[in-house]
Amino acid sequence: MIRPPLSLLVAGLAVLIGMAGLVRGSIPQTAAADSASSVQTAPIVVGGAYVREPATTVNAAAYFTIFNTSDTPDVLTSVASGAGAAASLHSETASGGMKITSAGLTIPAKSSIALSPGKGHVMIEKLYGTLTAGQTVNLQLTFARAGEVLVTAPVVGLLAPAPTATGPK
Ligand SMILES: [Cu+2]
Repeated sequence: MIRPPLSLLVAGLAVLIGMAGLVRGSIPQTAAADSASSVQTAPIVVGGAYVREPATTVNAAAYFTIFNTSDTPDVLTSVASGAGAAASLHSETASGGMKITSAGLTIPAKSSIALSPGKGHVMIEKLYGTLTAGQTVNLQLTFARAGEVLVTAPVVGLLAPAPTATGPK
């Protein structure tokens, strides 16, 4: 199958997101499905998302902080990205990394987990093209309870500081 260029995919996703009324001016992106009709805080809020500019065109790593505002644990069960053909959760070290089981990554009730260098990341694999600073990458996170959460992550230069994760207000 011929793969469309990255810019097309990003544009396509932006149109879909825009039609659903989900375009937000700033991070954090909140759980999409019920936000239009609800004034409650979304159960899952993702902040500080970014993709480190990759040194190669093979893989890229995405980082973000997941805030679980609900009274119930939730599990990040799968990840997908418009920037590559595959994406998966990776723990970075055996000792200091994240506890990722076959079910996924659990975010306890009323707490947060940061995917950060030394802990874990979303590995975007089989990139559709070069990723450079200033571009954005769409991530789709699927949670067992909260469902799908769409995140827009800027690509940050190799030596640039990571954005700060702002939690729910
Ligand atoms: Cu990885």
